[in-house]
Amino acid sequence: MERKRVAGEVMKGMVVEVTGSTYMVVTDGGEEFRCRTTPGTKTENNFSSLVAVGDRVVLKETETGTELFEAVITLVERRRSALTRKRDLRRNRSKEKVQVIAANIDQLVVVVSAFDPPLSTRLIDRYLVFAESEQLKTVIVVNKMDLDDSTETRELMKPYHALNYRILYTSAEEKNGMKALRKVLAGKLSAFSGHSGVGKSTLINELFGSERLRTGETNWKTGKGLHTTSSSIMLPLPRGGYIIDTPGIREFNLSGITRENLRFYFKEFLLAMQDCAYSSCSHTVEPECGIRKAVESGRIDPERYESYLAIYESIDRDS
Ligand SMILES: Nc1nc2c(ncn2[C@@H]2O[C@H](COP(=O)(O)OP(=O)(O)OP(=O)(O)O)[C@@H](O)[C@H]2O)c(=O)[nH]1
Ligand SMILES: [Mg+2]
Ligand SMILES: [Zn+2]
Repeated sequence: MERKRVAGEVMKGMVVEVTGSTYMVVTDGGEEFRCRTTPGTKTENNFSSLVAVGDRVVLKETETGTELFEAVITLVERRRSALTRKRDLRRNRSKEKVQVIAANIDQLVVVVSAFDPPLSTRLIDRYLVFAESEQLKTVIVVNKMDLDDSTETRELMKPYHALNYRILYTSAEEKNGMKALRKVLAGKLSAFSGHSGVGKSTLINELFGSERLRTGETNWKTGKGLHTTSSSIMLPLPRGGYIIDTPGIREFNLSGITRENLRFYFKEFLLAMQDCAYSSCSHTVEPECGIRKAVESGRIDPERYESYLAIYESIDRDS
């Protein structure tokens, strides 16, 4: 259904794809526009990336037929959240140190697998620390459950259930747990992340089901689809909501996490910390440490504490 285009019309929408300096925007009315910015484009953010996928923008339609772009972005609205990564300054001449991968993300979906590659709670903890530091909601998806014929995986996940993290068990291969996953994603902007080989692409393909081909052909006018390697495309889910495939944790901007604030991102530490003799206790070697006592008495999971120590050690002393 083609609406008659009206030059100068002002609309609101969301950026669903960024390719160089071309922005695809889906308006609240459901139409797609190929947009550009102008030197007059205003922003309510003080981030260096002017426009990122997930941004809410105001756009103004241009004269039809006169140029490649169908609208210009006049305003980028304030972001509720920003998932960022560090730029490789050696390869990029831009002065911007941090690049926004996606704006206004509702939740981080951390995908791990039961086996092949084996479940790593160290890795889960890294993601959780990152998500807590960014105040992002998290969903942990444990995929390849068809490879687990014991209770081993669920045993390993017990501490996360106790901490009230949202956990879904799936098998993309056997199409198990997909209904619950769809429900968690419906109507939200979700960023998928996880180690290579855990099954992210397989899960995403499965989510699109019969819509997959349509998505593969893609509506976005650049002609890119589901199998794009671009990290800056939001895929519209058949039942509302969007997902974005993001880089792995190593590429996220972890500069906000320091040895000093790490303790606040293990949520079960907060109470036990009050029993530390020193207010600046690092919970590594100090006597009278509330955290270590809680580990000894079983109130804090020893594996979680080991993760704390490992991340603590991996953070530069001076950062
Ligand atoms: N047994 C089993 N294998 C699966 C499942 N999901 C995916 N796989 C297989 O695992 C392998 C990796 O899956 P991908 O979907 O490519 O993994 P990915 O997370 O997208 O990996 P990257 O793109 O490298 O980050 C493929 O051979 C899949 O067929 C599952 O639920 N069970
Ligand atoms: Mg993949
Ligand atoms: Zn302590």
